[in-house]
Amino acid sequence: SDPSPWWRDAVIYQVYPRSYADADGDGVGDIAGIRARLPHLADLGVDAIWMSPWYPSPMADAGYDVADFRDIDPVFGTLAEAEALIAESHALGIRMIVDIVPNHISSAHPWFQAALASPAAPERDYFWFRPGRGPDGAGMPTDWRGEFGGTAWTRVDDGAWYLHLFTPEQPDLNWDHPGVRAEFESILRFWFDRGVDGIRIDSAALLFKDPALPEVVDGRPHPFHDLDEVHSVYRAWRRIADSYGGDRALIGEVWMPSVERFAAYLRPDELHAAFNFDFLGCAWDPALMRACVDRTLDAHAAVGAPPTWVLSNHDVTRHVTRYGRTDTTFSFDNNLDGTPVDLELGTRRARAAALLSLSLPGATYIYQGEELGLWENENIPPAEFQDPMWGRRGHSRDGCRVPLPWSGSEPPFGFSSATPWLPQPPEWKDRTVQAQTGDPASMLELYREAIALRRAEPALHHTAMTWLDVQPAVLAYTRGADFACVVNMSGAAVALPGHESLLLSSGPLDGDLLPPDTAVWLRRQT
Ligand code: TEU
Repeated sequence: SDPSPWWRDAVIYQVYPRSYADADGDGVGDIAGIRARLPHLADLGVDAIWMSPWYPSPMADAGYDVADFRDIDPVFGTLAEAEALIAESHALGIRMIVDIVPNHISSAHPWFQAALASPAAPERDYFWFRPGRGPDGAGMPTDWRGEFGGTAWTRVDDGAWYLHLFTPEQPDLNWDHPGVRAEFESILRFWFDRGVDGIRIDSAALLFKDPALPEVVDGRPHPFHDLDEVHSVYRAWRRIADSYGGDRALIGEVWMPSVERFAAYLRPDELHAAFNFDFLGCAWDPALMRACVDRTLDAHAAVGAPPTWVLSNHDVTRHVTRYGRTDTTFSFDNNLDGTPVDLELGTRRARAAALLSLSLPGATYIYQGEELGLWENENIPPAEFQDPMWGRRGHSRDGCRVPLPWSGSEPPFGFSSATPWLPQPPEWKDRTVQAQTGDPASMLELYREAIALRRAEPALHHTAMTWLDVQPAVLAYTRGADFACVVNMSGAAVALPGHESLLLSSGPLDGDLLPPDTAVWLRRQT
């Protein structure tokens, strides 16, 4: 009934707990480190934290292999510390979103261990165990390829095969089993009862599989993506969220090529919001970017959901690096093929992108470190890769997961007293929180100022945006009566007559000329 619930236009900061701050000196971030560094998020002015998984896990996929959804992994701390962090965040006016992974669980989870113990165990039905093909059952039940590449089936000692769309340590759950539904509904209540304000739903469009296990054939319904039954799960979850008073949000990780199928998840009786991977995957190109913004606004308006704006996360190449690639077809996948990167250009564009993503209608997501202008560490020796995707697809997501630089002039930059779990580039000495604080030209001060202005500017809340026609390579739009954002994506300076400049991504203005790869927030004087 509140016409403007928080999740519609929040600034949400993704904390990747392994890499935020390490208090206990083991080289891996932890909850004590997050609590100690909570003032950073208060100073930044974010509305909410999205916490990547912090549950007990063998860490085969950096915690996206969950062994117990109702506890905290000892590497991160304890449940009591998590509760204290939720309370301390709330005291600072920062909401908490936890990450729930319903498609699969860890092979160390008691359900899977029980399923392995005997072919007759009732827990087998929680998973997708199937006989193999061929006379001796040695052939995989299907030729499905996993999400990380590689095969999607692993054989157990008694000869049966089980399905895992990700690594073998992440067996897929059978969502046709009522016990699976009941368990996750109970997990949702467990975290809502602990005061969390929202749930990020991992791989939200997977979950169901066609029990006939057909092969993947173009033009036929996909056997494990986006099956209709998935909507009944989120309708049930929405009823649970709503039963907590109406401001608990469900935010889906819905990778979907079709905007219509994507929007089907965002309904008054399903998810509140979903990540905009269309925007994340868009190249620094004015025509593509404008089309993406239009597609996004149309799709969300059709279902009454708030658009979201996402530039980076823990799965993709950091956008300073992506925007700094000038001679390659754009991709958000990590790219270790030695494509040259112009980090100065990438940083300049990332500064402009910050003003874009923070002034479009809807909610904006910040991935930890983007406020520091961190780039992808593309120089991690392969021997140090931790990401299981490396072995399966030849790409590693580790370069965007490197621990944050807080202070000092050399690694570990105040992150830890030990060697960080992934190496930090020595060049990050200029991108620490300490080095940037108080420097008006820094990325950090740009984010702080932009978020503060956004908070204080009525035009940036619950108003539509209207394009202004400047020229095709300039993205310009108004919010409300006199607020405007102009992003110059052309190669030449653009005249900006009659305005008061509120915030410039890279300064100074050359008279009334806005330089290339620069954005400005302004008050129009007409
Ligand atoms: O990612 C879901 C997903 O579909 C990924 O395969 C994504 O396409 C890929 O990472 C892009 O490079 C989620 C999590 O965000 C990811 O970290 C997990 O590894 C994955 O689920 C399995 O839980």
